[in-house]
Formats: sequence, C-alpha cells, structure tokens
Amino acid sequence: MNFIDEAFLEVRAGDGGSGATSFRREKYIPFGGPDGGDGGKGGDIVLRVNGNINTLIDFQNKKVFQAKNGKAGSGKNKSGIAGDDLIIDIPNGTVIYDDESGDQLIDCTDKNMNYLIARGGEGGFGNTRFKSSTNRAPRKSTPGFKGEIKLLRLELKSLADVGLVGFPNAGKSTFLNKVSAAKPKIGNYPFTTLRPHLGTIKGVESSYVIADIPGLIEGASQGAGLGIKFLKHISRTGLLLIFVDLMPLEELKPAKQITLLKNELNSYKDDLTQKISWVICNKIDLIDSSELKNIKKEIESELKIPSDNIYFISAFTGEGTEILLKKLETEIFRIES
Ligand SMILES: Nc1nc2c(ncn2[C@@H]2O[C@H](COP(=O)(O)OP(=O)(O)OP(=O)(O)O)[C@@H](O)[C@H]2O)c(=O)[nH]1
Ligand SMILES: [Mg+2]
Repeated sequence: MNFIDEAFLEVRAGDGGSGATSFRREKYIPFGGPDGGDGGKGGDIVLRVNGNINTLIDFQNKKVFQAKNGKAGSGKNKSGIAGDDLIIDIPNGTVIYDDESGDQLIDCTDKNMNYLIARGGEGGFGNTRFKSSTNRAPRKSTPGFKGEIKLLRLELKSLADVGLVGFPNAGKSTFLNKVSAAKPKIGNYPFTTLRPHLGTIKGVESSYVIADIPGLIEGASQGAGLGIKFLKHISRTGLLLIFVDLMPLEELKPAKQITLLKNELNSYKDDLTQKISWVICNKIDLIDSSELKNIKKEIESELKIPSDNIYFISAFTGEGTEILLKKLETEIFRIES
C-alpha cells in the first residue's frame, strides 16, 4: 500500500434553506395571518479522528466534500429540515491548514475527537417573523445563508514518542521488529523502508510508540536519497535514537556517521538536533568486543556526547535491547510528565 501523508480537499458545508412566505388558509377565515416557517440549517462538515486510519490515501480520489443543504420552510409554520452533517474520518496526528492563507487551523491529536471545520448556513426567516402591529400580512421572507467553503491542506505527522534515524541499513527496522509487534520489512540493501512504521512498546508501567522512518543519507536535506520529507513524522517525538551502523567500521566511522546525520537533522525546518538524542551503536554481534570501548571513547571525545547517552546493541540477537527499552520508558515518562 502506498503511504500518503499529504492531501488537498475542498469542503462545502450545506446552505441554509430559505424561509417561506405563506398565509393561513382555513375555512371561514378569509384573511389568515402569515404562517411561513424558517428554512432548515445547512449541514456542517466535521472532521473525526479515527484510530483505524493511518494514512491520507483515501483523499487521493475523493477531494470534494459537500454536506446537505437545509430544506426550505413551509406553511403552517413548519421549519425546513436541517441538512445532515458530513463526517470525514482522518488519522490521528493530522494537521489541518487553510490552503489559501496557509494558516494552521487544527492539530488533531485527540483520539475520537470531532472538529467542526466548516459551518452550515443558518436557515432563512419565514414571513411569520416579520409580522408586526403595522404589518399583519408581511410577504417578506429571507433566503438561507451560505454554508462555509474551505480549501484545506492535510498533513499527517505521526504521533510517536521515539523516532529512529540513521543511514539506510543501520538496522532501524530490525530493531523495531525485535522489540514491538510492528513488522516493517528488513533487507540487506539500502532504502528497504519506504514509509514510516509505528510500533508500540509495552513497558513495565506504560506503553510508548516508536517510529521507524526511511534511512537518511548525506545530502538528504537537499533531496538526496528519499530526502527529509519523512522527518515530519519524528518532528513531534520527544526523543531521537540515532542509529549507527557498526559494520562499515573503517569506511564510515561511528562519529562520522553521527556528524553527518546531525547535519541533516539540523537542516530540517524545525532543527531536530534540539531534541534529546541518544546514540545507538548497532550490530555488536559482528564486532570484536574489545573494539567497543574504543568506539565509545571516540564518540564521547569527538562529539562531546555523554557516555550515558550511548548504547551498544544487536538488533539482530537482541543483546542490549532490554536495558535500552528500560531506559527509554523512564526517559519518556520524564519528558512527557
Ligand atoms: N548481524 C547483524 N545484522 C543486522 C543487525 N541489525 C540489522 N542487521 C541487518 O542489516 C540489514 C539492514 O537492516 P534493516 O533493519 O532493514 O535496516 P534499516 O536501518 O531499517 O534500513 P533502511 O530501511 O534501508 O533505512 C539487514 O540485512 C539486517 O538483517 C544486527 O544487529 N546484527
Ligand atoms: Mg528500514
């Protein structure tokens, strides 16, 4: 399935029905008073967060949404029937922008929330409303009001507590596979992951969500590789895990990998290097354990990263992941409370 995280739509709330001009006609009452009812209200357009939807793909084909108009009022002071609201389901984490002004309208981050995005027009007044001591038989009634029309841009920014960043092949997806029920594809070639995947980790006290995104390469901020367009999915996370591939130990040293990755994170519009980040050196099963101390020292001294923020794991065997997950749970709890 394609992953679509941006969509453009036009929403049209219903117009109000017009008010009626009508007079009572009953036997033996030659000049009945006005009895025109008001028009019904037009339907609203409502956005509803639906936890079962994860992408904006449904909006690729359907782009215009129209709620029902209100019905006109009628005689005997009958109000017109209101137009039905139109409910549009969107994934949690969708940010809604007014596509004309560019303004952000709402950030949908509450499960099961409904947001009124375009209001239906009120119904017009029937002629009963215009009756007065000086005009007992008003012929006046008013049309309904127009419903709101908006052009929207929807952007999906995943809701995750932890984001995984790293070069392609570093083992991000292997890690998510190992520690959660999520099953992103693993491959021994770059750019195996083509879209974000979310995995839930059940901790001791609480659950949290990790986002695995496609790998970054040098120049990603200029569009190289898959670029940085997926970084928006980790822009909300409190904590980043910078995955270092220990395999190309000589060609691309861990400290160099981290520096290159941070350059790309820094070029992103929200400067993601401001976030708390830990370094995860992966594939220790392939490295002589005597090397690990040196690697750690190098990262600490070259990049001034505290040793507490450097972890060594094998996503493949699971070694080191248990302690990492424990620390993650504590840290997320600290960040979010
Ligand atoms: N030996 C060993 N191999 C690993 C480990 N972690 C990942 N791999 C292998 O490295 C390759 C890449 O793993 P992925 O998990 O697909 O890497 P990724 O970071 O998600 O890559 P992209 O999706 O391309 O960004 C696969 O062949 C994995 O089996 C590890 O801890 N030890
Ligand atoms: Mg991957």
